[in-house]
Amino acid sequence: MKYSSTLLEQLYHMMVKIRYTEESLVEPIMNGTVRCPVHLYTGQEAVATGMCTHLTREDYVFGNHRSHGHYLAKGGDLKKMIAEIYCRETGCAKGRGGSMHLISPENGVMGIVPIVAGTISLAVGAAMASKVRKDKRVTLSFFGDGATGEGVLYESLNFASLYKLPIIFVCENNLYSTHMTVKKIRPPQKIAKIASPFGIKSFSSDGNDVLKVYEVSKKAVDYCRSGKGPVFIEFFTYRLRGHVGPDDNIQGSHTEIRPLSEVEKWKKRDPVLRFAKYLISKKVLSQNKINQIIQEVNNEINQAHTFAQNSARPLANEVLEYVFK
Ligand SMILES: Cc1ncc(C[n+]2csc(CCOP(=O)(O)OP(=O)(O)O)c2C)c(N)n1
Repeated sequence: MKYSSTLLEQLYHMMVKIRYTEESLVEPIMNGTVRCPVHLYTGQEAVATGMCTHLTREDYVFGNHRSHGHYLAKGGDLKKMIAEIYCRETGCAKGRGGSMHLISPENGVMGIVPIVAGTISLAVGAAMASKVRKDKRVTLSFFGDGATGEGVLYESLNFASLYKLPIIFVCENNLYSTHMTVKKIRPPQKIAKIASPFGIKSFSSDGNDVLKVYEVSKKAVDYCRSGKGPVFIEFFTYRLRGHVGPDDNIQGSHTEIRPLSEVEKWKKRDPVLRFAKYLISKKVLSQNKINQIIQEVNNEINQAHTFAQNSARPLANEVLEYVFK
């Protein structure tokens, strides 16, 4: 596939935006300024970036507890996201939800919920609505390998296949569910295979190579948008930070969850650094341009933190406002 330099820069810019936003949260988490649980997406940026590039603003995205990247890649507002993580009134969920309850309906981000597999059936509902309305929208349902142990995924695959719904099931297989390896919770076969008994088209791909994600995502979105039915994609990737917070720290004591050699191996496949090297080798971007992009992104992030910190917290007696009764 041929890529314009504008597209390549756009992909790089989005991955940098996600990565540096995640990393900017480490310090506030460590010093207690950010109090809600935060699941960092560091290491998985290529999946959200490559997948969302083919979507229009009207298409829908549903996520899980590790969804800052999905929200940003789909056009969610950075300031509103950071304010939400600081639990401020100016946040995208009015500060009532925190990191795991992001929403931006104006950009098609319809729900990000921490219940494992909790939004998959909601995504199927949105895809059903699109089918009924014939609005040509595509829905993306992002979930982790942990969700493959939940029955609702299989019911959703069945229903989506029966009604040929325009939905893409995107499994980000980062090899762990909290602190359990995927090997301990599943028979040793590709997750993508779970879609075949339902007659659903599926792909497996390297999730740390943004161009591979971009290519497979193009095929999936085209297939889905043309009314052929659902698609299932498994991306192999790795989170470079802990399950929740910067490191794997269980109840205050650092335990060895993942072999250091494994983490080091995956660091070599860091999607952001890997893509930067590629762009420099192809002379698409110079090191100066890369530094400039990082600088601009960091300025935007710093402004978002200042905005959040200067915003008011919800008042205790207003905490139930916006709750559906
Ligand atoms: C129904 C349900 N069971 C258990 C949990 C606790 N929990 C939160 S995240 C998580 C693991 C999720 O793993 P995975 O889906 O692979 O996503 P990852 O964290 O690896 O990105 C679990 C078990 C939950 N939130 N919801």
